[in-house]
Amino acid sequence: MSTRGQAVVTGASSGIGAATARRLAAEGYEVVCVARRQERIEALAEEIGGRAVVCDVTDAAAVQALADAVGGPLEVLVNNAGGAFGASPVAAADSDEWRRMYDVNVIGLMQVTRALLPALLRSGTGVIVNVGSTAGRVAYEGGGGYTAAKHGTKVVTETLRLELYDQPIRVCEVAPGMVRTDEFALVRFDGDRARADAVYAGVAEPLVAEDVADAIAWVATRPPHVNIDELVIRPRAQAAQHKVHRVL
Ligand code: 8X3
Repeated sequence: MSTRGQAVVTGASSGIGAATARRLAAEGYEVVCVARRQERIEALAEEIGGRAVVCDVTDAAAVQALADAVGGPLEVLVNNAGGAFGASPVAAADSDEWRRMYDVNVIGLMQVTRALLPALLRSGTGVIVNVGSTAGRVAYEGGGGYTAAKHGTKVVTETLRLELYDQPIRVCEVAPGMVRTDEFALVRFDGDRARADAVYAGVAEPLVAEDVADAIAWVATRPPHVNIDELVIRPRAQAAQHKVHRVL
């Protein structure tokens, strides 16, 4: 039985999203697990006593159906759906990959937020947590399409906070660095396991999804007058984007 009200988590089929759904359920929220992969989110929803809504955040009609299914009021929205596709230098960039990254990391986030804003405002204590990235703070070689999109996530978060400054709603960004999840690097490198594993090679303890879920839950459960604008979280071994302690 939920004591804290509803929470929506997008990209809940794996990684940070799934861990966040579990963690928010443990905190007492009734969690709506949102993703494209029906079987995964249905199993997760059953496990945590929540609900599953199949939705591709880049599809405006599906997002509207999500808002209808959520109804309201809504206490927490975690915009986690996102990802990196490819790591080519600008000189060899694939336009479709860049479009897909902007579509999911920026347009998708905007569409879900726009659709669920009325329900969040209705709760009187709503909080939006956007999952950004340290890639939204720096540039790195081969990262142009992803870093541009994640800078977009950051800036949309800031814009929203300005636009909603007189409303009872908090707008936050949690920006992780190196997190070892089942899919992030594998998706980025199109299933190339060796390239995906190389990202974490020699790093004793990259962050795991539960570390980020912990940060998201902390941000979301601060008192309603406390807005954590942004929270950058990295493993101890990553002092900066390019400064990673590896023992090879
Ligand atoms: C993931 C962080 O370093 O792969 O959002 O860009 S990084």
